[in-house]
Amino acid sequence: MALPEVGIVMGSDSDLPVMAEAGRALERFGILYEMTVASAHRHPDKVARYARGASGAGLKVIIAGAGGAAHLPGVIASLTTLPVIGVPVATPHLGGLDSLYAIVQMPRGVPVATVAINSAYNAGLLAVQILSLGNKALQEELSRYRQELAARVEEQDRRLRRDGGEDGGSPGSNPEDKKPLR
Ligand code: C2R
Repeated sequence: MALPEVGIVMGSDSDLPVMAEAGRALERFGILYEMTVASAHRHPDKVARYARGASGAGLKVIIAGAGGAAHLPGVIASLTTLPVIGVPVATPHLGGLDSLYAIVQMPRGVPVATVAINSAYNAGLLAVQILSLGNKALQEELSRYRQELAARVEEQDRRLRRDGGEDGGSPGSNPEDKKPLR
């Protein structure tokens, strides 16, 4: 049985609505992943076990999301040499800037590749790009994905030119435009 190549870790199950997007990106490219709740603050032993065992378990990339005093991605990065992608999860009081700063400001020597606040989908894509380094088929699939993105932009532009203007509503008023580019 094939083993998961990407580990998605989150500080709490309250992060799941955000972190599930990382899984969607991986599924889009047929990458197997596993999901884990572990907290550097609430259960440091579990985080240490997970991070130390990740490489041996066959994982190649770890995506770690947390909110607030978001030390989870950095602590995991300190315990493994696998690439760690951090997802700052938005918080009710500080909007996720707290999470962003906590994750992105790593000391020299222990990097965490940080995506934008709540951008777990991009974290999934970045993981796919890392995995594609030794995988031509995945590289080609990524190229196709980029072509789809470009086609969506062209489609939006065509619609804007067709419907935009005085009687056509404002750009972006079409519900199609609210769909995320995937
Ligand atoms: P609860 O909803 O469980 O109270 O968690 C979680 O990632 C979550 O966004 C609130 C927030 O606390 C975060 N948390 C961390 C860590 N553990 C949990 N930032 C950690 O170890 O970094």
